[in-house]
Amino acid sequence: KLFHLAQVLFIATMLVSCKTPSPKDLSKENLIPKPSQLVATGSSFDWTHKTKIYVQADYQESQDIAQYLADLIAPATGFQTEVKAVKDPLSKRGIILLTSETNKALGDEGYQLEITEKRVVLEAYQLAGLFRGVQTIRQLLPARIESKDLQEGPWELASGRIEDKPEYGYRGAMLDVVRHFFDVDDVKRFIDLIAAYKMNVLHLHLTDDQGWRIEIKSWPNLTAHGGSTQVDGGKGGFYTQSDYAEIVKYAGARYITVIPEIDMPGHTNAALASYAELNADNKARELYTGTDVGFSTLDANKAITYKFIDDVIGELAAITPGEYIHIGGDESDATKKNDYIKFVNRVQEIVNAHGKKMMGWADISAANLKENTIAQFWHTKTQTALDAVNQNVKIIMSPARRAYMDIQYDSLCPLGLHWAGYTEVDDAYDWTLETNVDGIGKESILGIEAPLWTETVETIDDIEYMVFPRLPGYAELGWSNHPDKSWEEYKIRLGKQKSRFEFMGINYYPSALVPWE
Ligand code: TNX
Repeated sequence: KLFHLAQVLFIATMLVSCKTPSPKDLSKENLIPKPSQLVATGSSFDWTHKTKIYVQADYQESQDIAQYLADLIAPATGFQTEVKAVKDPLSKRGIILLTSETNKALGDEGYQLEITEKRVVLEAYQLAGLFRGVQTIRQLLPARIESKDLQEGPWELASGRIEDKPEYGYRGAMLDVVRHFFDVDDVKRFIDLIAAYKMNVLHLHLTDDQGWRIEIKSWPNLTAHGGSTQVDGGKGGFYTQSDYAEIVKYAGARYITVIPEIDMPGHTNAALASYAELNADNKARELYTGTDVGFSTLDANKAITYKFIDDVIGELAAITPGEYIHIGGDESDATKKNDYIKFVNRVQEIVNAHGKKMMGWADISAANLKENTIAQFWHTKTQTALDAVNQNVKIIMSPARRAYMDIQYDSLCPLGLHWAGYTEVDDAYDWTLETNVDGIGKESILGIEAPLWTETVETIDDIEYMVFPRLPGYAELGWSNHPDKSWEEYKIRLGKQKSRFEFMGINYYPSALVPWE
């Protein structure tokens, strides 16, 4: 009898211990970008169907962020996590999201996360900080949290404390929606992917030789005709102003600023094909579906040119809440140097007159730039960026050889270009913004942007293949500041993102340099 009882007890303990999860260690969690400070305390918080999220009663936006988190975990967990606005969230057990003046030192996007067995307390100074912190909570949950289908729990978060804030205030990605057009849903997917890695800028390249992708009500032929094709002659497309507003809103709910680009005076064939009067010879150009650059230009010496730009920038500024309008300015090989300078100076005035600051590819440093203008460095040659810095203009780092997501990983890569060489996942990560250009130090740099040009990129699957797995590295370069940063350490964390990528349904390039597990 006794022996029997012992046996039953033994089996019972076994069952219980199988259910008892092994202790979680916050310091072993796999976070990208790597947080500034982290202390593990060796236990865990268990998110169950009973867990609620508490926010401050007076902030609608923090309720929206809490609801975003609840929605994010719903498909995999099956939980309908309730969001409750209460007077004193800190008096509750569960997940607590709050902003407070006392967290000022965390800056606009920093956050602090305190996880115990009873509570997950996410605090920030600003709402953007809460949103970034939610992405950390997301990565602390098991990778299968990303699944669209119901998964088995438990849903534990390792306990401890994280204090985290970004090194750079500008961490972006660009999507070229001209060379191939991508619809609103594709852009939303792109936004979700960059948001997961705490990026905060989406630069949309909206116009180029091959197409005009944004409705301008006062110049309707830009989209009616200029938007009707793309590289290799597909049907192209464009965003109505309400589509654009929807993108801006979707990005805004993820604390991502949209920076729209109207590329000029070069890269303007679609406009020149749509309106004869924009051409020096008053003859409309043919639509263009090739991939050459540097052959088109607006006429810097015609009054109608500036009327056109004033209308375009005016309409765009009115639907763009962000402070910047990007005016391109790259590769204007068909524009005479003096005309180019005159043109950029004029356009800078127009952008400012509509209440926005100007951003442009660093080529614009040939003109007289205002100090609140931003130059985006992309070239393999560095002089343009140095000329900008000499005018006290701040720089966004997008060096083609490191940060262009359309550049092939290697010579076998089925997509992409290789004019800037090849950019394997280690090349994409193993550099720093501050040491990239001799003479351009941290004080001149606002941050990083990784552009995706789409001459060879046609579908959302193609986008994902070129963007992943390079993008998490760019996000980390902009966010984290670790003196001991190294590719050897990073690649382990990246390799552990594999199952997360897979549950997120990301079509990533499985680089042989990364120890995928
Ligand atoms: C250069 S980068 C361009 C784009 C091309 C890209 C292809 C820049 C400012 N201009 O027009 O799409 O190379 O990598």
